[in-house]
Amino acid sequence: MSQQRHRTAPAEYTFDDLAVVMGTYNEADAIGTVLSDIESVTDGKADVVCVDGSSDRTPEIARDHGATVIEQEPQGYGVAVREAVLTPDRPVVVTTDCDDTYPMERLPEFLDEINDGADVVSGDRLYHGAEEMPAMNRLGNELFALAGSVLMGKRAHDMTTGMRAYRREIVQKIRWTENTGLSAELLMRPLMRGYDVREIPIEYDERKGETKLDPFSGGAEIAGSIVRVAVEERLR
Ligand SMILES: Nc1nc2c(ncn2[C@@H]2O[C@H](COP(=O)(O)OP(=O)(O)O)[C@@H](O)[C@H]2O)c(=O)[nH]1
Ligand SMILES: [Mg+2]
Repeated sequence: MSQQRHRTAPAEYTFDDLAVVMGTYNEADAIGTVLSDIESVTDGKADVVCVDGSSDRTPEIARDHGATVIEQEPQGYGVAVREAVLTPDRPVVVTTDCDDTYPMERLPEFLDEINDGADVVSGDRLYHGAEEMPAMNRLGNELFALAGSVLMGKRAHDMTTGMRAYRREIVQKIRWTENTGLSAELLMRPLMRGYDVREIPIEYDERKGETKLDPFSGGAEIAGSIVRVAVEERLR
């Protein structure tokens, strides 16, 4: 699904050029593992940014691991993650959830794809079956991918994954409008503007701690975002 129209000159980025960012909302059960994994995989070189709305020990644990913690009243996934992706000044920005579901050991491959010329690299959880994902979420995500692909006229296999790498210039250039649907928006706008967007299969683990997203109201919000963003991008 890549197009070369906006292709950027290749550069060899290393972990010194990488920021890993996340929204964190009462993730004390998981954040230590996530940040340790990032540290060991990137040799402590990645810059880590947590936009935090917690009332538990999450921000203390994050600071102990050397992360930059930005405090923000909890206002939803997208409000936190938008702030998180716009904060670092490193040229490659990776998003993740802070719930120990995403494979931080795959960070080198995400960076390799960027170095190969990708503008956005998206971790496709559904490729391997996502058996640890709640069945409702899995069905919803399959439907989002099908409907989203039809609306965009371009195939995407997992629209709402939390693990992606972006060239910073792209997240800076585009105006982001969605909250719960931000993850879909972060894939759709670059894809529909002809950037080199690639999906790579990833493993997806069982969540530690409680989900912050209600599957019904959250799912409806995401569906609304997918339709709105697709229409906006087609009319652009
Ligand atoms: N700061 C902040 N983080 C949030 C908020 N809502 C969700 N998050 C974080 O965003 C990530 C995704 O949420 P999660 O509950 O894992 O959603 P799920 O993967 O769809 O179950 C997690 O790291 C949450 O802690 C919020 O309102 N504020
Ligand atoms: Mg999650």
